[in-house]
Amino acid sequence: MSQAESKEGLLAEVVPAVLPVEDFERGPLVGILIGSESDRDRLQPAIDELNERGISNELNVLSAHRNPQEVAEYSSRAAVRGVRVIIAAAGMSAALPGAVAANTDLPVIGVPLTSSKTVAGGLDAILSIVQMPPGVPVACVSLDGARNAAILAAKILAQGGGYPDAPPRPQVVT
Ligand code: RP5
Repeated sequence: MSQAESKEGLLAEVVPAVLPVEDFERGPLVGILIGSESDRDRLQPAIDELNERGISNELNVLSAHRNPQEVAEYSSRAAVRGVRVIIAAAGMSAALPGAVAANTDLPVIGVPLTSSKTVAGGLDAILSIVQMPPGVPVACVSLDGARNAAILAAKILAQGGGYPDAPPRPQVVT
């Protein structure tokens, strides 16, 4: 496999090895991606939950199949922008969470969505997210489970005191 074909080669192409920090706009703690404008309403509960908890967030519409390069760029730059968790939501074959996870070491929470073209009641999207091959994990919440995705993101952020309202960690008794 040539360097250009390897994962490292692809990432090097997307993000240069030396990153001028000023090239990156500081991001929020949670990045939300949806595969289509038609998904936006279903993610509103996640935005509401994060806002109620005072957790900064942003939402972008990026499709794994319509904007693959932009998905790779967003995902590979997220950590250096300060993003700590990515919520990726999509319907149908729902490749987006996996495509994101392939380009970042940040935890990725997938939200399977019902859509106008859903088959098997949304099982298409559920299986697409759950059945990630070994080595590229994606968490998966319930169908249209945007609020749960936000709560899970908050719990991840709370580990290590990553956000201001993190509850105190229990004391370890020795
Ligand atoms: C997926 O296909 C999207 O996430 C959406 O849920 C579904 C339908 O997309 P549109 O045809 O409405 O753009 O990519």
